[in-house]
Amino acid sequence: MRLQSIALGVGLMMGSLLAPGLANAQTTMRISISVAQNSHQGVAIDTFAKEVEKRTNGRYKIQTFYNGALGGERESIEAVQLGTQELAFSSSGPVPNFVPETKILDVPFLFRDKAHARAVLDGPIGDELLAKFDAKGFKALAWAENGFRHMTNSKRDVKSPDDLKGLKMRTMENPVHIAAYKAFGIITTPMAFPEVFTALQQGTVDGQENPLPVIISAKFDQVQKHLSLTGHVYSPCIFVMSKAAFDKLSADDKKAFLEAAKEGTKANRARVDEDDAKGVTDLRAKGMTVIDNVDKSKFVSALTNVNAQFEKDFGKANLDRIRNFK
Ligand code: EAX
Repeated sequence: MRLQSIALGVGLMMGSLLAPGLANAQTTMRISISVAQNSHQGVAIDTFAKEVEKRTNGRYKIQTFYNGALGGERESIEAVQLGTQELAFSSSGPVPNFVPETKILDVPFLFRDKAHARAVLDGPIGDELLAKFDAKGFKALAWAENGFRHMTNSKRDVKSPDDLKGLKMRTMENPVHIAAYKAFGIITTPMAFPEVFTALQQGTVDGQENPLPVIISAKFDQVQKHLSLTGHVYSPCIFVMSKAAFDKLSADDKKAFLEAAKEGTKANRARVDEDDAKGVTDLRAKGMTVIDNVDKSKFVSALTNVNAQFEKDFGKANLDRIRNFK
């Protein structure tokens, strides 16, 4: 009896000691990227991690993983959907496999420039697309970016689509890209990003396409000689979170995560601008031949048929809404 009440007393004491401890407990979550830390994506997730910790007074800690350490982009999005990984930052590449409505953003020559793309993503169209993730087990926190994609290869200078005929190029696992690049005459080889450097080095593929920030951070200049500033498609990125993990947050913490992602996007875009500004000079200095006077109208014409198909698939009105967004 006596022992029992002592045990009870100790139990209660421990409970009251533990309670404030629990309130201060730290929850650790993971976020990953497929490229290096020293990049426009690294700065995005590092800023996000710092801002979440700051805005939640350290109650949430975000562990950051780089270089596909937790898998490629598709795998990381899959893990977030399953809830085995809380967060991922990814290009839009594999996203249509999970949220088909996002496909429209990957249509070539849809955006005039970065300012246009950023305005669309930050406005009602971007918000509507973010909301589409909810039904698929995600909370999409914010759009960010890779930038405009350009082509590199080990064989020849590419000035017009004729130069692409028969080139074997790695593409993202994105159906819109694959359809368009086939129309350019490229032999498309979809592949996860962490495998690309080796594939280029070993000649499994002749080329690849990515924005300057990715080409630089992945050191593709070491395995590719020719760069053409085709700017053929804008490449969005996104912060995605497991919906279950997001729903568990308090209202204030939800706000903190959303704001932290916005800060991540700001840092990300600033770094893309920086890399775009100095990228060509850097890559020339590293030995790449850079074609900076590509005739874009030829690339646009090569897509006439495939664009007709995109208009059928996505609706001309929806494409025009993006094209004409101010
Ligand atoms: O997100 O797979 C790709 O080419 C992406 O652009 C790259 O992983 C950066």
